[in-house]
Amino acid sequence: MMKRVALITGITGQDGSYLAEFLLEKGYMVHGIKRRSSSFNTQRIDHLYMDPHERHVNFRLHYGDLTDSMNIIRIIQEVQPDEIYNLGAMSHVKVSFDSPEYVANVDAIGTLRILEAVRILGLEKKTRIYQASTSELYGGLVENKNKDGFYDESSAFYPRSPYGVAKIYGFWIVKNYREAYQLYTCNGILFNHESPRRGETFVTRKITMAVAAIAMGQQHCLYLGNLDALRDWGHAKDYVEAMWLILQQPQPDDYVIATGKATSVRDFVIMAFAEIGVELEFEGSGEHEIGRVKRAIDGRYKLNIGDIVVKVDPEYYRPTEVDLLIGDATKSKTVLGWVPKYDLPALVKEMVESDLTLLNK
Ligand code: NDP
Ligand code: GDR
Repeated sequence: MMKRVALITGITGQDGSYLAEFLLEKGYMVHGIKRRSSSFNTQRIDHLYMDPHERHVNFRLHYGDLTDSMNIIRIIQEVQPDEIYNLGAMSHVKVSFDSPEYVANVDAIGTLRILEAVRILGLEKKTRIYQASTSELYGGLVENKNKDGFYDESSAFYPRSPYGVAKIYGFWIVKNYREAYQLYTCNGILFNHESPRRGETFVTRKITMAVAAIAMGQQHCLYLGNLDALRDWGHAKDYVEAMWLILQQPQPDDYVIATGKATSVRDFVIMAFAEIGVELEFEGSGEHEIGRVKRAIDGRYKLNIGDIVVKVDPEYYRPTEVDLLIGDATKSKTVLGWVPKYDLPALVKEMVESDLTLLNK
């Protein structure tokens, strides 16, 4: 049997690394596109590296960039993929307000470049394409939820950031190429998913890293933006399995992937501190809100009752915020048979433990 061949853009990112592991486990030949960088950017996938001189290689990296059409065409021509997972993106919502043109080029036009490359190379019948769409498309508006108060595949979009607006182009161009040229293209509309490999400037990882550093006496206080924001947080490992399932269906389609539970940033902070035996209490509101140590349960770490360990810094507020995202993944459960294995307490525990281990090293 010929090995199936997958090409992953964004392989050096959180999802790309888990997806590469998942596909290798399934026996795929995995190719990834990595950007040239002045410092190493392959930490998440270094353990997958195989020396081509020493064994049969089923994992290969290619230098490339979603802003470079010729490079994308050349890599796809060389790899002849059965499946492309387009995960590459400037994925930070707040940063997208600072670099709106760049995010449009990578996240919107980058998606078009992949689709056109597949057409130019005549791979329409061979290559299936997964697009990393996002719950940011919904923008957290109350009016566009379904009758049960969740966002699903039929909810209207109202993006609230240059990132969301760029991703909405990606969503629709993927759908349009499916309808116009009969390409097998799918959108996974994924709600937030996290892991110990989450980028350090996303809120969950920022929190778990700070909790570890505060426990070790290396940091005194964690500064955050909007503590009231509510997110539907899952585990990235569960979500990459959904990506694969989406491309295995007889017909291409779009799917919401979510846990169906929303938690505030504040509650995530409380859960993370609880992992080091610290109970927090919050007082004040808005930019004056603070979190203090109420109880240090087992005294493992040197934190005193009353210490202020969380403060709000309005610097982290966004020009337009998405207040609440919560997804209804009924279609994915029914059609794909997708069920997440992790819940939020298990995710928080894994992230805090991993950051404590990292700091101990
Ligand atoms: P990360 O930010 O961890 O990874 C993004 C990846 O894209 C990195 O490998 C990055 O490379 C690469 N990349 C950035 N710019 C370019 C470019 N110009 N050309 C080629 N590659 C580029 O994101 P995640 O793994 O968390 O997310 C994966 C995808 O899923 C993204 O498209 C994101 O927008 C989307 N998404 C994520 C969700 C989440 O909660 N994690 C939810 C919904 C959608 P480098 O390492 O060099 O920076
Ligand atoms: P998000 O993730 O914007 O949902 O996008 P992020 O973790 O950045 O923010 C979540 C919520 O937390 C609030 N917040 C803070 N956020 C950050 N980064 N830093 C802070 O200090 C802070 N304080 C409060 C934010 O305002 C926000 O409401 C992620 C990305 O992975 C996208 O690529 C993806 O599409 C969506 O999830 C679904």
